[in-house]
Amino acid sequence: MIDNAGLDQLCINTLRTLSIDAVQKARSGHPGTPMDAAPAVYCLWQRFLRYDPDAADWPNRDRFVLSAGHASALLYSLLHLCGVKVANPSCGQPGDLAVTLDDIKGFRQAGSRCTGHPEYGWTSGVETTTGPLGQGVATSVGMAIAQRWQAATYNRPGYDLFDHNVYALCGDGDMMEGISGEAASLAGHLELSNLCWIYDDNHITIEGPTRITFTEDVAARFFSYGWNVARVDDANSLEMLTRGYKTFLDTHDRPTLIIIRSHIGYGAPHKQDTREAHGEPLGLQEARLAKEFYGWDPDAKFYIPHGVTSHFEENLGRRGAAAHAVWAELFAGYRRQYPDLADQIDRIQRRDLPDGWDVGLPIFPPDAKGMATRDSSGQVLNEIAAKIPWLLGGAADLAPSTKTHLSFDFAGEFQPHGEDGDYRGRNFHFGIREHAMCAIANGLSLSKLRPFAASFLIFSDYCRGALRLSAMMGLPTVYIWTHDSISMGEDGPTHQPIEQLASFRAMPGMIVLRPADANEVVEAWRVIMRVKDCPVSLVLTRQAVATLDRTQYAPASGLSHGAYVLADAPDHRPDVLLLATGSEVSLCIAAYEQMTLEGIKARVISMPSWELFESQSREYRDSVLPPEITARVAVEEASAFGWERYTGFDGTILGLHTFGLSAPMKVVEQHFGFEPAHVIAAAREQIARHAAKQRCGEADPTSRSSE
Ligand SMILES: Cc1ncc(C[n+]2csc(CCOP(=O)(O)OP(=O)(O)O)c2C)c(N)n1
Ligand SMILES: [Mg+2]
Repeated sequence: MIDNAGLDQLCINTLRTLSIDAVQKARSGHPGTPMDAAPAVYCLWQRFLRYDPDAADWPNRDRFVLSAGHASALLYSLLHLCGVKVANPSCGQPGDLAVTLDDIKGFRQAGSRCTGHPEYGWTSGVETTTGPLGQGVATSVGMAIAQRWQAATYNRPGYDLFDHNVYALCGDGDMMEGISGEAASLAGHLELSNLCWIYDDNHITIEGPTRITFTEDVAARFFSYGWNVARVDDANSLEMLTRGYKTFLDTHDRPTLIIIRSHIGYGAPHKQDTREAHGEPLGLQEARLAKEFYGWDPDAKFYIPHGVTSHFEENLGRRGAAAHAVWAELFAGYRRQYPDLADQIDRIQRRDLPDGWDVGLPIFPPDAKGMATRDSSGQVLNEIAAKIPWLLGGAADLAPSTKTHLSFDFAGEFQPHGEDGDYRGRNFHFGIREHAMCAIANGLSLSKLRPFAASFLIFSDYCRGALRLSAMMGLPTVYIWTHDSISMGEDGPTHQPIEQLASFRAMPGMIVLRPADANEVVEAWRVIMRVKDCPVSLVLTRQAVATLDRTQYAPASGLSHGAYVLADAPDHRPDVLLLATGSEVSLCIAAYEQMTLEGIKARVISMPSWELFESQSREYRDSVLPPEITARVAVEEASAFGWERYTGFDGTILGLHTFGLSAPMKVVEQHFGFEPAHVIAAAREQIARHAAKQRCGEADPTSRSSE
């Protein structure tokens, strides 16, 4: 009869050997980290994690984030052995095993739930997509913030509905990445005592030992961030690991970093071999030796000894199911006593909105002087946020400039305690930490809250890693980018965005919206709030733009189609199409009015979103951009890159090919030709060129349609 200690060891070694076999069969992946980190993860899941394998989407589950995404085989082995079930139809048949043994055998192969790196929305139990080092830990801060906010907002005496913890396993790479420093600094400031990072301190990365790259005192660094730091000197000691986790649970005023000294590979110092296990399969011979070392039959593959899954069931499984059942009871009582709050919690989980959330949104009167779209957006955001309690967020120290501060009475500031605010606050102060801000927004979004994050468009470059993951995960995070063009003026080329719009448009799964005036801003927010499965970048001006007279021009509701005919030739048979987004729409309208006086037939197309436009029917697209009208001018104060798709190669693109200019707005605009006269000249030239072509009977194959 095997005792509990023996069973623990058997389970740990099963995690290890499954990982070895998965990587070996795939001939790719990282077996070393699963081998050394298996005890830490085992101890956490078996002895502490409150997680019901039958309900991987239970809102109050403890979160486990594998920030060291390259160690994915460890997570898959764990999900399989724990019997975690599919919770979401995007991850398979609900109720089936989230990860089957066949999935593990198909590690890194098409169709398997065991992708190279963990992918949220593809594998139940994967809390967030990881792989780009540093993202997981930063995202975990967002999850911890979400728990604090939900607890402060929804818990009531006797009803601790939200009291879960957030754990993240990370390695040297995560510790080196700047984003983890940003996130840890903020987590320390916010005193997130529900957050625990588990640092697999194995002193090695791909190029070799960390003594060649990473010699700082990590513990001292985290102490200075305001974290508690615990050390586990023997990665294989369940006793020491247990003490480490207890230290975390006993710490109530700060996050905890547990530094676990480990040795990559077998998990035994004397077996360490730099050749072994780093970023590549062990090889047949080494895999056999490892298995012998663990007391395994060296020829057994994907072997799960008797008693292993039941041991997980009796510990993690039983504890999780009981906690979940107690919670369900609690929530039933809560629902009786606080039906409105319970309804909010339900809607949050479904990503639904309160009824009537968009009733009474402002209609902005025509105004030639107009207002900056950042200003109209600030107004609309405040109106909407007042009605959607879980719409929350902030900026990277630029709330006053991005107009993203929620200023209604009950909005509040998110701070640990004291006169500056508390955890109920909906205004977040991310500090000048753009990259972490966006990863944190992802964490909030993964907890089903509706976050927004704001900065200047230019600094979206500092957010790229997290933005890409928002899009990949299909999270409805809202990004608000202001100071959206060279018209921001005096700050010059370092602050003038050029290629950012094109780069967003190149990113799969990101909707970009660059509204032309205050009423398009209202429509943009209507679209944004209905989106459930992808991030949106809302791109706004610093400078005032005219509020168009919608009795004269088409209604702003056309925005929802991505592009619409704003102004047209009287007979709807224009000679030239003017395409523009954002602030350049007014410029085209000015050119259009002048051309109309001169008898030139033009059409102005406001095109706030390429992505929304491309999701329209062919018929609609052709009605906006008739294929036979090939005289086309696109106007956008940004990189010209990509506009050929709508102008054809013979069209004219008034865009930018340099980094802008440090000068007042008017001078910058003149310098680069963003003036009505220049647009008119380009339009005339287009009309003449295409008329000449038509006379010659020459077809232009590149400007056929709006595809
Ligand atoms: C941002 C980023 N840069 C580089 C990589 C490639 N990469 C994958 S694993 C790894 C080494 C990680 O070392 P460490 O975090 O110490 O993990 P260990 O190998 O010790 O498990 C690197 C550089 C990555 N995944 N993400
Ligand atoms: Mg390492």
